[in-house]
Amino acid sequence: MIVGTIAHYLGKRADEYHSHRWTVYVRGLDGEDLSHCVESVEFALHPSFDEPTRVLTQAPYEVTETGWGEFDIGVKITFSSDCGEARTVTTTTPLKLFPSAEEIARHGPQTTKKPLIKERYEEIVFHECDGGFYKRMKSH
Ligand code: SLL
Repeated sequence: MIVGTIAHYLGKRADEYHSHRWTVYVRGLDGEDLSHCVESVEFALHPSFDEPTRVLTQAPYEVTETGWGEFDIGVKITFSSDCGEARTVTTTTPLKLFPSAEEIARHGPQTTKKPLIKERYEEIVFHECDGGFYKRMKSH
């Protein structure tokens, strides 16, 4: 699955506390539907946000916010109850809002039209799936 963030600079619509609109997401590779094996995804935002713990029990597993600062977002994925031993995977994903000096040198300054994407592939291997879970995974 893919875990990442996408951020848009708000340009003229920006104010001191809301310079960017961003989304943190967990999704399947190539848009694959995860809902048959994921029970919930919990995102832990920075405590400066209202209700920083956000729980999604159905796709799309994502949260969109506006803000001004970068921080590490906690991500806890809980799999369906029949998926065996490791029912949860906990990780973090860095929210990236601002291009680095090198990125600016290469692509020019940040604009409202070029979103910043930072994502990575996370491989999840199930060892002890019972029959039902395995069949659901295969049939999708
Ligand atoms: C920093 N360590 O100082 C980070 C903290 C926190 C960002 C960044 C809140 C926006 C809102 C927000 O963007 N917090 O409350 O609407 O850079």
